[in-house]
Amino acid sequence: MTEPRVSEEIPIAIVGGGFSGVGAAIRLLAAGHTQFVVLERAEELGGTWRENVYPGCRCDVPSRLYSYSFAPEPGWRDTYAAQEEIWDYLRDLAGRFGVLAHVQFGHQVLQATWDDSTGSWTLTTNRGVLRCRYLISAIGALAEPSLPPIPGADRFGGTVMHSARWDRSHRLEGERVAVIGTGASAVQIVPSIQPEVERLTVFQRTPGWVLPHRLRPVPDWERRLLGRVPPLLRVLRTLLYWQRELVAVPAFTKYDGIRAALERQSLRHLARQVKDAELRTKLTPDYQLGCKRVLPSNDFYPALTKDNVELVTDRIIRIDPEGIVTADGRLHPVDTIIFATGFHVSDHPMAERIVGRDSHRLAEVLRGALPSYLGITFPEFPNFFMLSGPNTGTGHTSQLFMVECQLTYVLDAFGLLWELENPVIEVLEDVAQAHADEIERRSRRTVWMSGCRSWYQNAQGQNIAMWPDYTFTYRRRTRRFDPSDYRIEEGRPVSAGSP
Ligand code: N01
Repeated sequence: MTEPRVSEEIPIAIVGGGFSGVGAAIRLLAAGHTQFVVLERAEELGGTWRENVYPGCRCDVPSRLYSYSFAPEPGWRDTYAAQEEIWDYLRDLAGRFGVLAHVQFGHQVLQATWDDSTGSWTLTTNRGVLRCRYLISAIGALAEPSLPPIPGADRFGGTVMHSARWDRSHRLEGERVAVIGTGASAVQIVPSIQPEVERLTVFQRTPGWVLPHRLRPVPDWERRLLGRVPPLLRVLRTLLYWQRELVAVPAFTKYDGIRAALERQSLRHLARQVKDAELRTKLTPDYQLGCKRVLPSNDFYPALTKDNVELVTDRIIRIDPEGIVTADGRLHPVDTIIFATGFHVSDHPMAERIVGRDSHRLAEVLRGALPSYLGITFPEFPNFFMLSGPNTGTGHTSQLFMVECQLTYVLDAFGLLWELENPVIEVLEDVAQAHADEIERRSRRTVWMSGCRSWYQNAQGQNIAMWPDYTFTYRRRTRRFDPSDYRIEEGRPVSAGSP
């Protein structure tokens, strides 16, 4: 157990010990920076891969892409890795690269406030107060479960779980279970629990686009070969990257023809797997493929056709002590309700608690009231860098690619800042505004703005999550930190240590 640290001062604080926080720590160490801390609220590293332990959880991006480029992994057991394997990979990285010595476990940051008089951030944690000169947010976009405010939910007599707060000690065997939602989490949960439960009722508000899954075990010989011939792994990874980039990005951002072909493939998949015409109609999306996350699955549709499963599309109006009531007046009696209802993304609670200059809150960026530059820096937030920030999401490729781009940028910035005397840097408002305008303009013609509602948008209907272009263009833009994009002040009092 880590000792509480109170009133400490440290040059760099990283908030969050998931993939991006661990990646930031590794890159800092590689560049020779040792004066930093990773504040992790839990007692283990892992972020989303520690939290999501629901049955069937695995990454829907190919495992060969879902690793850091500086730590390629030849040993993935499946073409799409399961949660435990990814979590192991991440913890192994932290051990191998010496990150653990820098982690303060059980430290939840409750508030981060910029102090102009000292040129530093004050972090209030559950264990005391800490000051840092540079703050790196690695809080993760999909970290705070969202539970829809359904009337009566607090009166339910059975068990309630969110997909990202799974209780492994609770046995579903022989129970009547409800799954609310049919997004990426639900399509993995439903087929995994269907064989063991007595009755499964799946509540669908909007059907997703489901594509055939290329999940298969990787044979031992293939893993051994990739381990022995690292360039082969690099070539396969590069081919996968380009294949996904050149099909998915045009489909989502430019060319209707590619998207229409994918829609036809999805409808054929549905027709092959679901023979019942009424069920097929319920499962047929009426919006453009890609507007919500595309769901790769070979077992979701078949699970819905089983005798113990019902797909309910009537609106949920309330929850009674015995079960869920839908708009047609029907009570669906259940023992356990699983909310696979997603996360607070554009309303991430932490964004209200990161407070920059003049009381500006990060939430204003997510609402579109303040611009973001490359999703990394923001006017009114000096000496602050965000990982997996606004408009840096990708649905088709590995998010770690984007995080690595951000880390290259941040480390390049630090290379310059370390030469200066106690600098305070802030992105220029007009630079950030021009970037935000470009994102808005490019987003307009993307599939994410084509009419459906998804977590990619904020309450104002703006694309706040996705990068609306090829990811290699993001890499090009983040390759160098350009100081002319920033106001850089020197000579502030040394308040939080020197690097
Ligand atoms: O959440 P979601 P998720 N009544 O927001 C429904 C990543 N991820 O946890 O579409 C009824 O996508 C909602 O309906 P609708 C991935 O980036 C990755 O599944 O809003 N239903 C929807 O069906 C993903 O995109 C992986 O009409 C309600 C569902 O709940 C992101 O996490 C695995 C409702 C929420 O879907 C989030 O996925 C899992 C209500 N009141 C997740 N409120 C892998 O790579 C919401 N819904 C493995």
